[in-house]
Amino acid sequence: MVNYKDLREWIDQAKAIGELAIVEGADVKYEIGAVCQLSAKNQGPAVLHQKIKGYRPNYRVITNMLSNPRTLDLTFGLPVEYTIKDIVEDLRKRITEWKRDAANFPPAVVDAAPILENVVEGDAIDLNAFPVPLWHELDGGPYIGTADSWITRDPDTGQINCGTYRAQLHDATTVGMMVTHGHHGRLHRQKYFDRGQPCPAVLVVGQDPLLYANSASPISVDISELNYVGAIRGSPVPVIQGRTTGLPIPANADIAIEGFVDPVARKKEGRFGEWQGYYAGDVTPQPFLKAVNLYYRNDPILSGAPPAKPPYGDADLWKSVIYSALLYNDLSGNVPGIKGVWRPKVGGAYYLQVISIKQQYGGHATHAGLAAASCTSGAFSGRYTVVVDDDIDPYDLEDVMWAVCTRSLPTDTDIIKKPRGSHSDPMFHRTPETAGLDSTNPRAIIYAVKPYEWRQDFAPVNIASEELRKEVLARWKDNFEGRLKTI
Ligand SMILES: Cc1cc2nc3c(=O)[nH]c(=O)nc-3n(C[C@H](O)[C@H](O)[C@H](O)COP(=O)(O)O)c2cc1C
Ligand SMILES: [Mn+2]
Repeated sequence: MVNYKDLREWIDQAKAIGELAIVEGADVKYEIGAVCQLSAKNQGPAVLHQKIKGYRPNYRVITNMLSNPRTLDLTFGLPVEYTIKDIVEDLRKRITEWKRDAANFPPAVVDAAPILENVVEGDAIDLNAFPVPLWHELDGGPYIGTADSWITRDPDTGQINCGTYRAQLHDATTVGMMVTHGHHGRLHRQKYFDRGQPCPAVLVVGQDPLLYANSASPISVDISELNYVGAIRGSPVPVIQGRTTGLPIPANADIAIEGFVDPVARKKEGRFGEWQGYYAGDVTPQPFLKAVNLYYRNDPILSGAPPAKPPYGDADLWKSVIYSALLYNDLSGNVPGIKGVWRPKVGGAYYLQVISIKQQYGGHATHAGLAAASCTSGAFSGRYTVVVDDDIDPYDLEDVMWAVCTRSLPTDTDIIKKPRGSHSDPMFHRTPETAGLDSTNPRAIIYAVKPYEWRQDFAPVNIASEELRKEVLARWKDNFEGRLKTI
């Protein structure tokens, strides 16, 4: 059960389970980003920066909120001893209920809220007062939004979306809005732009980690993340109504910037080190949010999740786990015999999907592969979908690649030519005419399974049986002084 109401209480609980490191004196220029990379690489604790060089000592930054299984468990209200596999298996079952219940948990509007402790309007707003990191050495500027939630409304249906899209700090009152084509906030924004109207939006940072994780996860377009988080919590998310836009703003979040995104005006955005592990996107003209109101709590905390070459990216671990659970859930309703789903960190949880199935009919592997490559949580920015048999452990990349090497033929690979790709794909050749903003990239489905039609004749696997391995281990393990750790 989730039993923290906001980031503050979450920090107390992370500390209580020994998963919080406090760092003082770091520089927003590169140091906070580099510390984050080290903690992510080591599946380390959450990192709370205070007394940041050159800023008010009580203005803080938190990173690595979900960099290890224990903080991930804490965030989703699961037992903290759960392993990665336990989390995937448990969540994929619960997701069905959360999706179903989301409609019953619209956010609850409250009058008094911690986020109203400080409200600043118009030209009095100074976003430069916040310790906004320059995360990576080749970034084009500081980014206030990495672990953020952009709140937008569909002008036709009123549906509210929360999406995590990067936000460059341009100046005291404006921040960039870099959202990939097809993402829900982008679809909302385009509807306003098509009418020649500014798009009302709120950028939230320092929200509770559960709202962040779900803003950054592929939840279907007809479910509002605020409702979905309410369903996970079992109680509605308290919100205030933005004074100018009326948009819901989480009442217990730390910082919210409310304003409008102009349909025509653009500012140069980028470069930014991205999750694939490259600075592949160009500097491009992008829409931006002009702040009308700034809301923040006393002693504000700015949340950050800078991407980097996996496994140095802040979000690499949790994306693998949560995106796997979502894909597993999407597939379970469509394809029988799914035994496991894993989206490893190496592909930033996007470029490589492994689906393990117990083959039951001719074409079963194709069914699973095509479904994984095109369902809500699997369609965006894929490269390789690999289908393996149920004797292969999808979490073990060596096992998976053994299956690829021995049970697949390159000539049997299916190629999908133009699915939706990421603007920061490093394989997209950018020229002055093609910025890669609406890129598509081909995707391969590799069937690393025993061919269904003659599977009974497939050569037996050359490994001593599990029983025999256990037997010899029990008999002679002492001769190896603890060095035989697995069978
Ligand atoms: C740390 C982090 C940063 C992200 N930054 C961006 C970004 O800058 N632009 C973007 O379009 N998507 C970004 N994403 C991916 C989206 O948040 C994700 O696709 C999400 O599903 C979008 O929400 P939506 O489906 O409601 O549009 C990021 C994800 C994470 C985990
Ligand atoms: Mn959405």
